Order: sequence, then C-alpha cells, then structure tokens
Amino acid sequence: STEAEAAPGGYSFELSDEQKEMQLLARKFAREEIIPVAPHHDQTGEYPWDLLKKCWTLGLMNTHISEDYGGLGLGIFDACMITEELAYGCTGIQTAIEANSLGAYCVTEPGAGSDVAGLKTRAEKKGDDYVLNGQKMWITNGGVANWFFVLARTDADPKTPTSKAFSGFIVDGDSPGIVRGRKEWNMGQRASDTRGITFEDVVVPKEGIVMVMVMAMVMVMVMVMVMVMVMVMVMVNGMNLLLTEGAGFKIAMGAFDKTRPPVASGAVGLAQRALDEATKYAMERKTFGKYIYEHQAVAFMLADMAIGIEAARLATQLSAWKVDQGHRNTYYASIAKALSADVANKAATDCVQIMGGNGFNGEYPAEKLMRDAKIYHIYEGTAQIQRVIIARELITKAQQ
Ligand code: CS8
Ligand code: FAD
Repeated sequence: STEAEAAPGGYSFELSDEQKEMQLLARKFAREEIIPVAPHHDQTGEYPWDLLKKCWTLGLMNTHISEDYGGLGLGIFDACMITEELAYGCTGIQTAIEANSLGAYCVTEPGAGSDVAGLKTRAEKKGDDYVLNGQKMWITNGGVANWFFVLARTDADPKTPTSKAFSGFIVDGDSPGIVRGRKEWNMGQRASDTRGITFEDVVVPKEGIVMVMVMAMVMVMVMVMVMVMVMVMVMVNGMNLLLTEGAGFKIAMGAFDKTRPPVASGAVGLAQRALDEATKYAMERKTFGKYIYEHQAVAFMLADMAIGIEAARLATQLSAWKVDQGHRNTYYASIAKALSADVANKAATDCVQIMGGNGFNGEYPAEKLMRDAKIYHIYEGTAQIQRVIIARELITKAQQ
C-alpha cells in the first residue's frame, strides 16, 4: 500500500460500526428503561440500583476499564457517546452511573470546593500505614460506593508547593472510622446519591490487597447476539497510595481532564432532550390559529438550541478525542464543560418557555430538565473555574 493509504486519516465525523451499535444500545436503554422510571427516582430520590445493574450487564458502564482488568478498554470518546445517550433519559441516573467510574471521588470539603489546594483532610504516615482525618462534602455515590478515592494533604508545611503537598488514596469504604452522612436533597439530579463523608482515624495501608471487579463477557448467539457480562471479584496486589506520596494533586487534576468531557456530554444529552421535547410541543400546540413553531420567535428559540447543541457536542468530542490520543486536553475539556453547561441551561429554560404554563408544571418533563441542568454550572468545576482554567491555558500559550 502507498504511504498515503497507510497514514492515519484526517478529520472524520463518521462513527465506526461498533460505535454506532453502542450508541443505539445506549439510546434504546435510555428510551425504554430510563425514561419510564426517571420521574419516580426524581420524586423519591431512590437510588437506581436496577438500572445500574442492567447498564453493567449491557456493557454500558465503566466502559473505560482496561482490558487487563476485564473491562472493555474503550476510550473517553466512546464513554462520552454512551453518556450523552443515557443523559437524554435522566441526568440524575446517568450521573449515578458515570460517577461509578470514579468509585466515589472525595475531593471537595465543606471549606474547599473550587480551591482544591485549600482542602484540610490530612493523611499522616504511621509506620507502613497512613491515618486519614477530615471531612469531605458533596460526594457523588458517597452512600453506595465500596471504594473511595480520597485526596488528602500529606505535607503539613504550608510552604510546600501544591504539586507536592497532597496524595491520593484508594480507601475501602468499610474501613473503621468512615462515617457516611445523610443523602442530600438537591435541586435536581435527585436519583444521584450525594453525601458528606467523615474520616476519623481511618487507617489506610500504603500497599494492600485490593479487590478488583473484573468483567467476563459471554457471548450467546440466540436470535440476536446477547452479551452477558459476568462480574467476578478478584484479589490483586494493589497500592492504596496512588503513585507516590505528593503526587495526589496532579492525579486529581489529571482525572478532571478525563471526567470533564463525559460530564459535558451529560449536559449535551440533557440539552438534546430539551430541544426534542420543545419541538414536539411546538408542533402540537396552537395559538392565534397557528402551531407555535410557526411563530418566528418560537422557531428561533428552537434554532438557537440546535446551534448550541451542535457546537457543544463537537467541543466535547474534540476534548475527548484529544485525551484518547494522549494529548493534554485541559483547555479543551474546560471549554467543552463550560459551553455544554451554558447550552444545557439555556435549552432547558427555553424548553420551559416554549411549553408556557405546562413547562412550569411537574407533569411535563421541562421542569425537571431545568432543575437537573443547574448542577452543570457547579460540579466538576464551576462555570467560573472553567473560565479561570481556559484563561490560564491561553495566556500561558500566548506567553510562550
Ligand atoms: O483547583 C483547581 C481546580 O480544578 N478546581 C476546581 C475543582 C473541581 O473541579 N472540583 C470538582 C470536584 S469532583 C465533582 O464535582 C464530581 S461531579 C459528579 C461526578 C460526575 C461523574 C464523572 C484549579 C483551580 C484548576 C487549580 O488550582 P491551583 O491551586 O491554582 O493549582 P495550579 O497552580 O494551577 O496547579 C498546581 C500544580 O498542578 C498542576 N496541574 C494543574 N492542572 C493540571 C492538569 N494536569 C496535570 N497537572 C496539572 N490538568 C500544575 O501544573 C501545578 O504543578 P507544577 O508542577 O507546580 O507546575
Ligand atoms: P466555592 O468554591 O465556594 O465557590 C462559590 C462561588 O464562587 C462559585 O460561584 C464559584 O464559581 C465562585 N468562585 C470561587 N473561586 C473563584 C475564582 N477564583 N474566580 C471566580 N469565581 C470563583 N465534589 C467531589 O469532590 N466529588 C463529587 O463526587 C462531587 N459531586 C458533587 C455533586 C453535587 C450534586 C454537588 C452540588 C457538588 C459535587 N461536588 C463533588 C462538589 C463540587 O465540585 C463543588 O461544589 C464545586 O467544585 C464548587 O465548590 P464549592 O461548592 O465549595 O463552591
């Protein structure tokens, strides 16, 4: 073959056949399994265990776990594609599913959210162990996770640079001294479990035996191909201290580079749902003898939603593709997260507007979409913090 044929292609917006299948599977799951029960989980706050189990069985959860550990070994791009589809069904349920890929991620504290370096949880070395003391807040899946990632200060000297003062630990959720707080009742995404977690003299071995969930895939040919995922717990020699002492801050920041694209996808999925619901309504509702989509003011709201969604989806896909290629994507991940959050909030608000009084009422989906959308301006780094990161990145580049 010629060199040109062997070389990787340029831009392509085409999904592979496998990706199309995965996208369809996730879409079907959202439409048939998530949407019918979403209002129940929103009203009760009941954790969607059945959906998580089904999602796992179908291979739509933790898709990025490497094949070495029995996972599917997919990239962030694929995770985003699946996430957008699940989010279309309900972003509360999708967040519960997505956050599982982080265990429960314990960074934020009552006194430090945006300013991660301000966190006070301490991990003190005692012999071969570390002893954790501190309080975390707003921890997604905090009430249900078996394992926590905990970011703690290991160097008490305030002059130690941020990049060396913190360490990341994998902590067994059943360790003595862990107190899980009450489930917080939030404005939206109520299917997701958010709690404060207190660590009181929690002993974490530097190295330990870590249970890892491994998926075995059994393919059965019946009329259609059914993939059955079997979960197996295996014991592997693991490290509770991640990398080395002092590496925690960069681990946490590196994790955001991989989680902000899927969070942005969640917002895109919500925005798409808002557009679809608003379009359907605009084609059914008549005022002044016309369908409301025939009023230009309404049609333009729909058009603006579409503009935002297409741009946010592309920004998200680019940020995911970059990190999958091994490129630093911090700038792109923050752009995708910031843009998608704004688009989701605008789309949900306009969906309410297009539905008039019905939009404000709990019997219609718009009201939940608007409540669910707001968190995209807050978690995984606020709207302001994304702009802080984008500005820092572009100014650093301009100074080079
Ligand atoms: O504090 C940082 C920040 O990101 N703040 C926002 C916090 C945040 O996003 N929290 C989210 C919590 S998790 C959550 O909400 C879950 S939502 C539900 C789950 C959804 C399903 C998935 C900051 C503002 C960016 C930076 O703070 P500073 O204190 O100013 O630190 P810096 O001086 O910028 O950096 C210190 C060192 O770290 C290095 N660094 C920074 N960013 C990166 C990345 N990769 C690697 N290394 C990084 N992205 C930086 O270079 C510094 O190291 P040096 O060696 O000193 O140069
Ligand atoms: P603050 O940091 O106190 O900010 C308050 C306001 O000041 C914000 O508007 C902020 O943008 C603004 N602000 C702060 N600093 C600046 C600045 N430098 N420039 C401009 N404006 C600024 N955390 C986890 O660790 N794990 C989780 O799983 C998790 N899940 C969450 C789920 C939910 C439902 C919620 C509500 C939060 C979750 N969080 C989680 C925490 C979340 O990441 C933080 O709430 C968020 O980072 C903001 O921190 P804060 O609430 O302390 O606000």
